[in-house]
Amino acid sequence: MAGHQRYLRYIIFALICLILLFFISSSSSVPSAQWPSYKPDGANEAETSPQSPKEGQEQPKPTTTPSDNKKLPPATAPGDRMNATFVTLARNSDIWEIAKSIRHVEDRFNRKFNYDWVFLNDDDFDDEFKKVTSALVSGKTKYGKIPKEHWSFPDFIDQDRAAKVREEMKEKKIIYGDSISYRHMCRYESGFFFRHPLMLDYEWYWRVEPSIELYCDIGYDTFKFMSENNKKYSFVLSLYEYVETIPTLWDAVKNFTATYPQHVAEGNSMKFLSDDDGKTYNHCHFWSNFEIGNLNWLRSEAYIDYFNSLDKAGGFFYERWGDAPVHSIAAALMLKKEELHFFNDIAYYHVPFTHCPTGEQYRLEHKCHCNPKDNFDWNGYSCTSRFFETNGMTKPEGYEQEQ
Ligand SMILES: Nc1nc2c(ncn2[C@@H]2O[C@H](COP(=O)(O)OP(=O)(O)OP(=O)(O)O)[C@@H](O)[C@H]2O)c(=O)[nH]1
Ligand SMILES: [Mg+2]
Repeated sequence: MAGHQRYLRYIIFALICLILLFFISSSSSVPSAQWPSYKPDGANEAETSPQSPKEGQEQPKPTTTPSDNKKLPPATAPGDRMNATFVTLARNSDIWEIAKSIRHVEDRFNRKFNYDWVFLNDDDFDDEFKKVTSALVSGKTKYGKIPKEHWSFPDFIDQDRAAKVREEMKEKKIIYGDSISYRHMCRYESGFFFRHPLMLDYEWYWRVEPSIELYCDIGYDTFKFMSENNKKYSFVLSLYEYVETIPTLWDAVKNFTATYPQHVAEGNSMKFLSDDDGKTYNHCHFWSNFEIGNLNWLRSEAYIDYFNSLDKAGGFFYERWGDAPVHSIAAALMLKKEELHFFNDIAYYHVPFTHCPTGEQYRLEHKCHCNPKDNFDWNGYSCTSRFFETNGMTKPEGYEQEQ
């Protein structure tokens, strides 16, 4: 019996040891970090965020960006807006190239002003084009189809003659020389875009093409600038037109000015267009893939008479007149020279030319990312020097180094 009791004591002792061992091993597997740490001041601060600063205590300097405490400017510029819109002529296939352009325009300017954007096409815009562009534009977007009669051969055009010209231009390898659609595009931009029903709501436009770039911040309302300074038409790049595309354009212009002398402005910019007081055209023009301008001027009787007169001459189809010389000649002859504006501060690229503002201080202050060596303004093929001379303007400091 005594032996039996001893065995029972051994078993109970062994059980107690096992239970103790179990508790010791299971408690050491609990991660120590889960237990509240010992705080000598007794405060229960383990529950607050380790980042929250203590009052009166200097905060550690951040070692990564942002490196300074400057606040970002307000997202949207305060104040009223002009009756203005961006306008783009495009095909559905231009979607990703126009997306890039929009991104540049929004980042550098329109995110602060939220102006509308009108898209025009000779076909219906598809859903993808609308979805992507409306997501990128900060203002309202509108999509318009061009009426057939504004994108087709007028009945006074001899189709055989036009076809023969296209063949000849193809042989001569003139750029877009054999293209019908390019001719419709040039004629549409010359005489119709500003009359599209969607454009009738607006007074000012800024034309944007696919694949353009903007290189500097534009911190003010360019439309307001145009209005307050009595400007009607503006440019950033100017150059000489291919002679082969406009052999008889100047004759048609002279025919117009002889028929409608009342539409020619006093104090115009003839000196920009001609070196012999109007006898011949020097082929200088403002590059119209960028334009900020006044739609009411384009819709005026003077401009419509001008367009109709050129259209009847047939050069949009019998030659390959571009909307750039057509707009430029109109602006230079039918506006006072003070109504034209050169936007030195809008840094711009459309293949193959760059306008990068002359003046390092400006470029630094406006976060420009263009290489000043690429600036075309003072190159021999640019007409911008001639514009400065026509207007008695002093060229910006440092222009000699960019020639
Ligand atoms: N809807 C439509 N838009 C066109 C057509 N052809 C050109 N465009 C647009 O008209 C504008 C001028 O055409 P571009 O092809 O850029 O002509 P360009 O600037 O002389 O030549 P690039 O050096 O090719 O840019 C652009 O906004 C084009 O998207 C067309 O057939 N249909
Ligand atoms: Mg283009």
